[in-house]
Amino acid sequence: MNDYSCATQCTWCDGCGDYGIWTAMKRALVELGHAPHQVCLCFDVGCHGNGSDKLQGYRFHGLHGRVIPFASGAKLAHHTMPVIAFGGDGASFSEGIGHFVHGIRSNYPITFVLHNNCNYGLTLGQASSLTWQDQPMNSSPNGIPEHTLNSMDLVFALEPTFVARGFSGNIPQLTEIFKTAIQHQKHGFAFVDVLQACPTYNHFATHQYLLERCYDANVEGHDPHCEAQKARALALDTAKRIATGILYQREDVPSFYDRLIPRKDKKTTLVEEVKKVDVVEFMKEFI
Ligand SMILES: Cc1ncc(C[n+]2csc(CCOP(=O)(O)OP(=O)(O)O)c2C)c(N)n1
Repeated sequence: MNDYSCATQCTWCDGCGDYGIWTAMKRALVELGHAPHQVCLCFDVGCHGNGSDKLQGYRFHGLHGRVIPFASGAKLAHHTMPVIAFGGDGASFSEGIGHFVHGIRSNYPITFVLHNNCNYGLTLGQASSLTWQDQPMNSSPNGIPEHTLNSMDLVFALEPTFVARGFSGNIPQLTEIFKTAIQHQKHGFAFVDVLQACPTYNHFATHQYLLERCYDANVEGHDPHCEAQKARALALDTAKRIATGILYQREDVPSFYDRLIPRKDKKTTLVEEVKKVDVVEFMKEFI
């Protein structure tokens, strides 16, 4: 765990769910035996994105809403390396929703962790498309006029190969979810929706609210290798209790990388192959 630590001071608010997600991810990487120099951690812009300078590892902090494209690019270039992308609900379901849709549809072989605090945290509590309708926020004191986007329904409509849900207040369970989601990369896109506390701006789905409702569906017998419709119904049924754990998983769909015919039977990564290309002759054309 210490290898992942760095001296940069945290700027997250006290009680922020980012701490739990950050701790669970470090634990998952350590328990899987991945050292910081063996992983690529990609961060979107937002409160969660500021985690990029709070831990060690190969880190990439890109533009708001764009984490899936650059994480996928890194993975395609170096397909044996675990690549984890972190994004907020604002980034993923507004600015970057197109990338999110195609990330799942394309089955890019990465793990995507959604820091779902139901608002744009870094820009001081603006409503996102996942903020509850009629909820007063700093940008919309009368509540947003639109209905709240049903994120899990959208995810299942895209025919995912891995869907999980965790809670930032349950670090042991989140660690196990992350481990499975990182291992799923060999099969494709692993989506982990982490319901997280945001004590400063989210006064509706609070830590206490989530604590009282979240339950481990796998402990209660839910098999993630079930029909997609069954997992979808479980994910959407949040009126009284919220199912967490691995909700859906299948390993029989090839990932985007495995479908690339020019990469068939290649043992090397693109990064290794690029290193071997001699560009001297090519560059002479420009002298
Ligand atoms: C393209 C673009 N749009 C808007 C912004 C301004 N901006 C920076 S952080 C942020 C909010 C991020 O919210 P979210 O993605 O939900 O992450 P959180 O801060 O809640 O972790 C916004 C709107 C930006 N930097 N770039």
